[in-house]
Amino acid sequence: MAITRYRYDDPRANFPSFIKALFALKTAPGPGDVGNLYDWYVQRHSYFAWNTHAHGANSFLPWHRRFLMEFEADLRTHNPDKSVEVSIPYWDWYVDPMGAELFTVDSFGPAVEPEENGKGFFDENVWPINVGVVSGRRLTRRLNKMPELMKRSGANYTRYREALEINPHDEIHMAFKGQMMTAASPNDPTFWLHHAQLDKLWAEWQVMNGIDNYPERDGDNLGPGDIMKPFDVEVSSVFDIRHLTLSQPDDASVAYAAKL
Ligand SMILES: [Cu+2]
Repeated sequence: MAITRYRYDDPRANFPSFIKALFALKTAPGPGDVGNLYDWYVQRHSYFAWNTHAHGANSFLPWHRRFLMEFEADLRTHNPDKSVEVSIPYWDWYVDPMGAELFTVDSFGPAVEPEENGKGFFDENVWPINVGVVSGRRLTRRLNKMPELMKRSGANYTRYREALEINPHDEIHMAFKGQMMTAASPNDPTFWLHHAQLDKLWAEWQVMNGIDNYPERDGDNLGPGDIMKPFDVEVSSVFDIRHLTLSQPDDASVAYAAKL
């Protein structure tokens, strides 16, 4: 299974089909006591946010790579447009910091004006917030100003990961406020586009600095051979996005296409 991810405004991203697939997950039955499959992902992220080294540790990037892969596999399984391939689009906030064609009333809904949140695709009648409810069931964003985003480089993985996680990753989550700044951040589908961009940056960094450029275990930082919870795969299993093992015997590869 070869998956290509595109910029959200690239026609090849099949953005309308991606949206339909999101809604298919939001109505598909979820495991356990979770109402639907989409919310199961929200709950998983929320639950495992701070007790599995998913954040604030070196496995931040591998953990989210695996999380996106599993979510994307479910998107593809439940995609109602069987003739169209869907993948997680990315939002390149370096070149498109305000998501000009994303945060509109005809798409994800505005990011800036609180009173208009909930307009766009994710009206609370069709996209209620069920996990990590703080105040109300409506998706909210208050992105008053996009932070100044740092470009990250350097061949030392630990320093690169730390810097990338703080700014741009954390800074963008915080700037959105609303659900995006909570552990239940996947409630806002912006999460997937944000993390696809981060994963793309890591993939590009790996090409320059080594696919296996990842430090050994150190305290709370998992090493390449350690098991990532809740996925039960080794950290190193996601190093090479061209050769990923999703579930035996189905191998997957992920590629990022540049904008046409
Ligand atoms: Cu996260």
